[in-house]
Amino acid sequence: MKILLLLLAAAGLCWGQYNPNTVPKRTSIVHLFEWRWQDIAEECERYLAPNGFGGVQVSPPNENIVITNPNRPWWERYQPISYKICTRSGNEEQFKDMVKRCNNVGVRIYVDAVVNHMCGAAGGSGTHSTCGSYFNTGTEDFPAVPYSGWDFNDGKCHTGSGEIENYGDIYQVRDCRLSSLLDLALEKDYVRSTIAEYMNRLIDIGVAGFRIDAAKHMWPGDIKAFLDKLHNLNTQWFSEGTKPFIYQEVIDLGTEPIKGSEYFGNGRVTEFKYGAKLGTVLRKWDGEKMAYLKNWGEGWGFMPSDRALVFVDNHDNQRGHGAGGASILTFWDARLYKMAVGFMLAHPYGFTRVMSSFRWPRYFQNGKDVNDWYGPPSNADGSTKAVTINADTTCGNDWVCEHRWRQIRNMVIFRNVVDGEPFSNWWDNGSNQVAFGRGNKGFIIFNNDNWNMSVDVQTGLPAGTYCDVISGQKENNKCTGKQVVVSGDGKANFQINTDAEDPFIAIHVDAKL
Ligand code: AAO
Repeated sequence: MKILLLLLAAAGLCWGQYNPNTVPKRTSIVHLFEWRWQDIAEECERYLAPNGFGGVQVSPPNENIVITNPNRPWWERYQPISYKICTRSGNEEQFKDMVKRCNNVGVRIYVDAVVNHMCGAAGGSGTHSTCGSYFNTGTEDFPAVPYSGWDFNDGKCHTGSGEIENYGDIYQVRDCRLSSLLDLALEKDYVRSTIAEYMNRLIDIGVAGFRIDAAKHMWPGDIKAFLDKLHNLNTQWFSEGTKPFIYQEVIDLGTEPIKGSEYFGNGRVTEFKYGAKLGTVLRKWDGEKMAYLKNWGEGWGFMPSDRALVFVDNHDNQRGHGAGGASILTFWDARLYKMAVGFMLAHPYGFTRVMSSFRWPRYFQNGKDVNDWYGPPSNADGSTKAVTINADTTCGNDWVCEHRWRQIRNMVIFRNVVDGEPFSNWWDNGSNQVAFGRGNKGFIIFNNDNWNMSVDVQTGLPAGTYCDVISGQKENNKCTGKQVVVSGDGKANFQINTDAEDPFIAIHVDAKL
């Protein structure tokens, strides 16, 4: 018996990397893409904590190359020069202040860890980096780390170009360069230790976990080797023995030999099928319809729910990078996007991440957005603009702030309210009108058909009058939007016309009059 308990305890400790380390009843995180640390600190205090957001994925905090052609693209931050905390988002002091202030209000910080590679091979030599550290891509010298030629994979890659040429060859994908990015030799203990040292500095500051960038391009065992060197989380905010939350960026749409499941031993994995499929369904492409969402999740061939990190769009596929293609819904398709995010947040599958973007001058030529490189809103000197807040609570300076859209923010709250409740009371009309509940805590209904809907359906909720949290919410014991009356038998009538601003309605027990 004792041995069994010990084994269980040990298992409990080593399995901690799947737990997002959010405070109880905070069930989603938001990616504040390219935000400055000082703006995130304020957002934690003034908006995220009061609205029940669990945490923030921040852009890579370590020093990166400065690219001027094109002019300061967002993707320069995926080309590390050193592990100094020093980027357009801010310096180390500002980073520490953000982590402290966010943690103090129960909002966790997750760092995007770019550790598969350094900058591109054509980066040149000099000090054109965000902290002025010298580097030379010709000799593969990064003295501010330090890394030198021995620390890169060149010898191991067997393609003529040194690049990944074929995603069907698992060796190329792990041992060759991803779009010319200098590929670190992660089998070396020195490289593993250097990466772990960087991540441990962040853990000691108080971060709660990491997104592992380009995880598909590293061997799962190499990732495990540096994760095994990580500290437990800072006990100022986390209980003794807490491991960092790990989610690995592995693009597995089912068409390549590398599978997301190979990485489950290390932590969660991004489920890219989720956004690609949900976009296809809501756009009604390929004969898809919402009625088919009845067995959404594992039933659609997705990974196990407790291993999945899910999202409707991410910083890559919202602008045609990465994978997912044209079906991906983004803020540019606002009406369908809100439905997709609403569906995701209501549905129990996976751990959810909400995207928060900046606007750019999207411009398609031959089906490709030629402005996909545009960096964050910035001043003439290249510095990132502040996130300003308008009187109506939206953001200024071209920050989109999807997480502040009423429908999305209220669904983040919905997910917290229904946390732990089963998927229940599914209803559909065989087409694109569907509904489901979460036990006796919440209910959501969609009309994505092009005809009006009026139906009586079982909600599973206690009798009473509820405020729809999509068209409005409950304020001072009144509904600012639609009202829904649930009768004694749990049934309610829902009407959604095709011209509704948002063709879906959501109610939950915290929005009951
Ligand atoms: C930039 C320039 C490059 C230049 C390089 C170095 O754009 O021209 O060579 O600098 O100077 C970001 C940008 C890149 C940028 C890079 C560095 O997106 O454009 O390069 O920063 O500044 C793959 C990886 C995945 C990666 C994704 C973008 O597997 O890890 O590409 N995402 C992360 C980050 C991302 C970042 C990096 C990694 C690098 O989120 O922001 O790059 O740190 C297939 C594979 C996927 C592969 C895609 C794209 O996908 O499966 O693994 O993603 O191709 O190459 C269908 C298929 C699907 C396929 C897809 C696209 O949907 O089903 O499997 O088509 O073909």
